Amino acid sequence: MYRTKCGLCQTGDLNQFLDLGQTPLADRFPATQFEREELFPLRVAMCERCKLVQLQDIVPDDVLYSGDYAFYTGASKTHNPYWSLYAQEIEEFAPKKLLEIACNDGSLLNNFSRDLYTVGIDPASGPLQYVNSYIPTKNAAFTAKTAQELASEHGQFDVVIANNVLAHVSDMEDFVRGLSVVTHRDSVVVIEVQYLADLITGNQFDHFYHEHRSFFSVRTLSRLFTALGFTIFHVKRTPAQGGSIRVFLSKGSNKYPEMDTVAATKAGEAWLDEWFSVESMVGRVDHIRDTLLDMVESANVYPNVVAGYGATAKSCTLLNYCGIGQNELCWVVDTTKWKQGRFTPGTKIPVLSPQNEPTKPDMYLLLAWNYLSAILWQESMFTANGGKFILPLPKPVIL
Ligand code: JHZ
Ligand code: ZN
Repeated sequence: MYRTKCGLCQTGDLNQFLDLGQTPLADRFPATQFEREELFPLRVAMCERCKLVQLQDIVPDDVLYSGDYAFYTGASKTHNPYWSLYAQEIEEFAPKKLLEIACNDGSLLNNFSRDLYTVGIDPASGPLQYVNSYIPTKNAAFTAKTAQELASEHGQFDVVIANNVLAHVSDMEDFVRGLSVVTHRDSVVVIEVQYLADLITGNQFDHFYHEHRSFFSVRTLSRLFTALGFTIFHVKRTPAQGGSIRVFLSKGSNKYPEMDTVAATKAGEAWLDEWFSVESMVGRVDHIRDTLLDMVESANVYPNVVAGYGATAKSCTLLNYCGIGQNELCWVVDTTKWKQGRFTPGTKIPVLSPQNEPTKPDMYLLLAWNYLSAILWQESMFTANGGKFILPLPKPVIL
């Protein structure tokens, strides 16, 4: 589906600023090199009226999240402390009942103390199997309808968490209506999304792929939520996905007065409403494409071996847009069992377990750049032996 009207305000016209060509689905890893994949156009626009940055090409949910969905949060083990600290922060609200929307494999949910009644919901059935068995789960997308089902089964929740899911939602109003259904007057809703300001300043164009339909600032989030009865009372920036915001919402309960963080963050976001801010990304993205391809090609000269590190969803856009494929990378290592033995979408580079590399390469293209410091630490032997990393963003450099 090609969207011409805004997915948030429904009325604003969309002004396209970036065309990333045609790409396959980012979390679908073909089982063979010959498998035919469907390609979808990938165009990004800004709403003239409410300023939401969004994809124009909408792939239906049942196509995006069917049985083959390959993303398992827990595959990135170095991120585990992030989830346990997150759980501690949430327990400070002293909830008795908690719901996590899009809980995936329970990487966050499994951290909460057992006397807290927790429930998870997620449309991808594979990852759900790894949620602790004592936690009730529902295999569905969160909508106003499934929210009703959750509320009649479990009642209302004191805390509802939704990490990295709002960007995926096509009907955001319906989603927020669902939040109203599963919460009571004093509930807290915690939403974490990748932050548009960091995406733009970090040239992170690889966050644009079909699962991510909207890209948020606190300004656009508050446009969405205040219209439907929620108030943002606190915002904090987190390092996840190259820069995210964790937004705390209430239904206006006086238990949660608005903190200074909200006005301060919004005040620093005026530039995000300017057309020039998004449009100016285009030149930088094209420059990155040219220099990165050049860098990988010049590194991949016999007998040097260059491989990719992390078969991320992001890398689908990066590799396909930059034209980096089997000729440039011998393989990509990834710790997700489900991706191993398969091939990267579109570019069809073999994905190997880090234990199965035929040899250690001379250089890795760091596709999981958002874990840079953890990976450098993890691979200190590799670099001590002269191994190098190409960091693609914010601009290609060799480390
Ligand atoms: P990571 C996913 O994007 C998909 P991805 C999804 N669409 C979304 O919204 C965001 O997350 C939030 C591997 N890895 O977290 C594991 C190693 O091999 O950057 C993962 O496959 N070795 C739902 O896929 C991938 O890299 C390592 O040492 O862009 C990381 O994926 C580490 C740390 C990771 O998200
Ligand atoms: Zn709009």
